[in-house]
Amino acid sequence: MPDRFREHRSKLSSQIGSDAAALVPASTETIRNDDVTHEFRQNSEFFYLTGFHEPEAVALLVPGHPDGDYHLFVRPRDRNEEIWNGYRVGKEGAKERFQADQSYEITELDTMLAQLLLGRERLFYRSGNGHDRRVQTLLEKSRNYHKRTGKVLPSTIVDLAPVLGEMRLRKTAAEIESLRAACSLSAEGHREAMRFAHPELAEYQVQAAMEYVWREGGSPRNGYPSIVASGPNACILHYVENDRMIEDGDLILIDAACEVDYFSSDITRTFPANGSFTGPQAAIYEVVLTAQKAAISPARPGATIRLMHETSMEVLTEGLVDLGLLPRNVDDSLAMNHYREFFMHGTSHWLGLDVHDAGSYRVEGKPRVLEPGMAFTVEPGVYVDGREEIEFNLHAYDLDEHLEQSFLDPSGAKKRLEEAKEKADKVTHKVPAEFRGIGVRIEDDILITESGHDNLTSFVPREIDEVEALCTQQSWLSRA
Ligand SMILES: [Mn+2]
Repeated sequence: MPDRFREHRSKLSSQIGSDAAALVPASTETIRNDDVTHEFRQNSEFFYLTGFHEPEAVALLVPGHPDGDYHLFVRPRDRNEEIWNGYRVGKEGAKERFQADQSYEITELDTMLAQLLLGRERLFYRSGNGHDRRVQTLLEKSRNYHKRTGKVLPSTIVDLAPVLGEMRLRKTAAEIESLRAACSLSAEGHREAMRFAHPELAEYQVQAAMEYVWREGGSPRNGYPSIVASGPNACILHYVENDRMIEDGDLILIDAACEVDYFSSDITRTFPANGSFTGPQAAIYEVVLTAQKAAISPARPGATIRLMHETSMEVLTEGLVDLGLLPRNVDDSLAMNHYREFFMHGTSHWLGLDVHDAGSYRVEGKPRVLEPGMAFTVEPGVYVDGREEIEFNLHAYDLDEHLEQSFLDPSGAKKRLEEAKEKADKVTHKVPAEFRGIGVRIEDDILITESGHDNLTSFVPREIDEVEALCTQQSWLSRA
């Protein structure tokens, strides 16, 4: 595995050029309670370039430096610390095991930084990564140093995030192998959850069965906190309490995945606790499934995620109108964004080392054109909460424009939209009782290939009859 990191470093070096350097910090540990820390997981950008797993390190990439491009600052070896808190690689290990050209103890960072950056005009750094003060001090030093000596230290800070984002968007063959492994193992866990779940279990018991499969299969951790949402909890998008008792007749929505080689999958399935969908559950499920399949089908080089979102939005809206959940026809429902009462999130996000992976969705204002090696999710959903009726505003507006304005002026954009809605005519629509409390999301991981796409998570069934069949199979783990 180490080779991929060397490849990433040399690519970044050539991108930033020999008049620049990049400073990339590792994550630090955070307190959970008292003297207990949260489980440590390395910063994805740092890991992408180093493969190094310890906290509090800093990588400095100085292209063309006579002492080598790659300088790694690490925690010192410390017998007492290591007995209590675990092994440290140290300066020697940083070179031997992690291919650093030069290695130092992290305490040497301030001394070495100016020396290593001498003659470099620009420093690539992502602000907010814990070293802002250090970078600020460097800028001040640079100004004075230049005034007194005429020599250059970095005086321009460039955001590293978009540069790495462009790189991370395009997965290499080795990375695709890791992503595939994360997807296959995550899928195994979902399959076991379907077999294992039944009424009168707590949600966290189903979670445990799924995560057991992942740990046993060689994944050290999850890609994000597992969502195991039964019954009405499925309508809470980021529900993570997972402590409700599952009831007969519930749907269970599981959005969860594990990591392999730091790559995360991202899978959602929704299935009946007792093994059979009710009529209304199946009706909503079919709408979501039809939308998901329609959204995935155009995925190929040259297509856009935008196109897939539009497809899922349109197909979902048609289904919602058919089921009597929306007051107007399909065109009005789309123009007035009425579908957002039931589908309030995006259809896709990039997938990789981060579950919501790096990389911009637009290039020069236009939706990014997909290329082989790009990976993303497709995850439409319908969430009908317990409301008996919903008041819809008969007001057409451009959602994209609103979201764009919301970035620049969140309170202003919200206020303008609310005022416009206030003035608009309204229609109160009764939510058919049989659909209340049903939440369904179906999510797969899609890789763009030379000729089209691969669904990396299709091993978890999504057709109703296949889901029901798997739900009735004997669990691997059940004690019953
Ligand atoms: Mn997702």
